[in-house]
Amino acid sequence: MLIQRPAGIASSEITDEQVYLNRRQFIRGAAGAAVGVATGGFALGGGRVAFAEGQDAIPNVTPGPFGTDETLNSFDDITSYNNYYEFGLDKRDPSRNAHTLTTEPWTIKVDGEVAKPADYHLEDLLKGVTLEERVYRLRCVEAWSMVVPWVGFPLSTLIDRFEPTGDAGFVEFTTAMRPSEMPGVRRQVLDWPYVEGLRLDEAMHPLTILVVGLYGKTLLNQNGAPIRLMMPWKYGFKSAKSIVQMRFTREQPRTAWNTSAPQEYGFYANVNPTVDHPRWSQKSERRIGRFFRQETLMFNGYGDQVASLYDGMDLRRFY
Ligand SMILES: Nc1nc2c(c(=O)[nH]1)N[C@H]1C(S)=C(S)[C@@H](COP(=O)(O)O)O[C@H]1N2
Ligand SMILES: [Mo]
Repeated sequence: MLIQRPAGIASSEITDEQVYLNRRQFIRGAAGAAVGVATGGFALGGGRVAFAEGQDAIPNVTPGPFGTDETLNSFDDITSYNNYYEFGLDKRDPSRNAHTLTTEPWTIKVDGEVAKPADYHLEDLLKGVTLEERVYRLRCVEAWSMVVPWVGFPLSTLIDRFEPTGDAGFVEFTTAMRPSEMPGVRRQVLDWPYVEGLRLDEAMHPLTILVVGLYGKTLLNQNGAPIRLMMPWKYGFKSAKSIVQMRFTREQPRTAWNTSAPQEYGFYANVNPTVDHPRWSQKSERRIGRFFRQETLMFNGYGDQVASLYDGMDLRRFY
């Protein structure tokens, strides 16, 4: 127990040392008797990708569904070409600056229309969770793309535990905002903190995952450590990084990009090659590491899984 706590920090936000130490043990020990690093399930074996400072191997990751056999982007591409505006606007800024983010301890506040609101320690949320490798395409609204072997688990497994009430229609995700650790938030580029949202059925969809790693290792800060979203059929900005709060709401939440530029960034933001961004075409994309542009697919190629979520909606209006 902490005897004194710094002013302005709720005791619920403080993790005692025991839990702090357990985080690493959990991630290492996930499903028990883990030996060594990657098994055949990994896209790349442990020895082939160098470990960066602060990374741990995640053992016993099971291959997940919905994979693709497209060529993976390299670990280097995925961890050095990033959007994380809290650390700067240049693609290289997050990999240069994000080491200052403290990710242990980490608490997620769950509130709103749920039977089990609380400040949850991340390690408690991860207990008993089966981590999967999900190889997904990532399509940024800026018309570049990558293929990433994420490690994560369906968001629905957590939502079930929180027991949303019948009035919960949406989930709002708030991400960390720490001026002392994030040089980018000192500038009013967005109305910080970065907030994103999903309709509850989108959040419950089996493709929607919470990500804690990639290439078989815990996330680096530039990719949204310690936990971030990934919805592969939506533009990348929906996949909020470093989540600190999930609020279940009746009304569609305000989101950071939609609020700052509603003509450019929709709430749904499903990948749609027939709806151009006001300033550029969305018909094609530049796969990082490839020379020729390639066609962008409706729902980023995940239409078989997700199109029915939008039955009856005008996808040009609700883009
Ligand atoms: N908190 C936060 N989350 C964020 C962003 C951001 O600036 N801040 N950028 C988004 C955008 S535009 C994209 S394309 C993806 C990029 O994820 P990656 O850097 O892991 O590829 O993160 C998204 N999540
Ligand atoms: Mo993006």
